[in-house]
Amino acid sequence: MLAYIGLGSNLDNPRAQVEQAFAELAALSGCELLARSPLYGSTAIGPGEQPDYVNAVGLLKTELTPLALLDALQAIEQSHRRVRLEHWGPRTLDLDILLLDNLSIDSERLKVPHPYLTQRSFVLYPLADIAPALHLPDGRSLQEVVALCPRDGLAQIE
Ligand code: A4P
Ligand code: MG
Repeated sequence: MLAYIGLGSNLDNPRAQVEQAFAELAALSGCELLARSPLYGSTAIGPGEQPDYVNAVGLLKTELTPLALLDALQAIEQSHRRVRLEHWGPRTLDLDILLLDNLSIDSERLKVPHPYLTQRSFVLYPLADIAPALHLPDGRSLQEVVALCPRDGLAQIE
């Protein structure tokens, strides 16, 4: 199965958090990291004043089931959270499953495609960097969806 993973961080050296997370994804058993996008800086979407995010997207080839993959990603998030708890800060790493092959999943723990996939420039642009010819399970091309989504302050940082 091919899995596109969205990575995001806006605390505790976000760039290092995302780099570390890529290394942890690459080291997951039953998984191979086939591609990673450049890192992007993005304006935080959400309540209150927040620092900018660093976002990126990775492509994993995995033998895990969808829920086992979610478990593995949450374990990685948890390990970053542990560092955060020592500093009494909020969470530092978000790993989202964006797409799994051409599957549509709508269960309590897992929704694929990720519900906000098509609205978020910080997901769509890095996704298009590594998968320009991709089509979504609903048949739309990624390029078509990207064209409808303004960059909104998104900027490549490397
Ligand atoms: N879950 C369901 N579907 C999925 C999926 N496809 N991938 C469930 C991952 N998890 C999925 O997630 C809450 C629950 O979603 C999980 O337990 C899982 O069973 P979470 O990551 O613990 O909570 P969250 O991140 O606070 O909520 P949510 O709804 O996942 O938020 P998002 O959509 O991840 O947004 N602004 C910028 N610029 N860049 C960002 O990366 N990220 C967020 C978080 C907000 N604003 C941002 C960014
Ligand atoms: Mg999330």
